[in-house]
Amino acid sequence: GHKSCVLWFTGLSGSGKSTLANAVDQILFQESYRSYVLDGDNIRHGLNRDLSFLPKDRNENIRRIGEVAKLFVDSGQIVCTAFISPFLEDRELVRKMFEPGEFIEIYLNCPIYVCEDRDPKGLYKRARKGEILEFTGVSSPYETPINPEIIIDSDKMTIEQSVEKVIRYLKDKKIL
Ligand code: GGZ
Repeated sequence: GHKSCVLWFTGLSGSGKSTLANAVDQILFQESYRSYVLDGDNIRHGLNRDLSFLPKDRNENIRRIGEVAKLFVDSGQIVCTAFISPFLEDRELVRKMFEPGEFIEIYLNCPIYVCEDRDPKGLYKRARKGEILEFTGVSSPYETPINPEIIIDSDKMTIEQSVEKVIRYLKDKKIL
């Protein structure tokens, strides 16, 4: 058995949240833990398809994701969430939905020029041209976490090193 918790990945678009969340999820599966990934693919296109990227809708996006994450934790799973979640207040609101120690904030610290250089979907380029309004890091703020449980310097660490850092934390805290 294991304790259930939320691994809340936060960071800019292109910082590697989804990649790392999925890599951690895969390791947990291999080690027979029950886990699940919530990301843009299964939330923004479904449950939250009515929400935009205006600040008020981002607040609601994160609030709903927090509630869904809570359902997974109540069902005994480890849930990995991969959303920009740019606002401190929203992340603190979600943290308060959980028991102490259950909400693990993982900050993917990556300079914007690295994210922008990767730009796999060409979104930064479009944002710079003014074709996407309110784009995080370009025309909408990202509020850096103040006291995240884990910091991943995703421009300097490999995926393997990053996964290892997360797993080590979970073992140190006796969650695994
Ligand atoms: C930021 C945007 C925007 C704007 C579309 N700002 O790299 P991606 O494409 O795959 O991930 C980004 C995703 C961000 O959705 P989140 O639900 O994580 O955002 S938040 O937590 O702030 O609500 C990006 C794409 O959606 N995208 N427009 N304006 N990212």
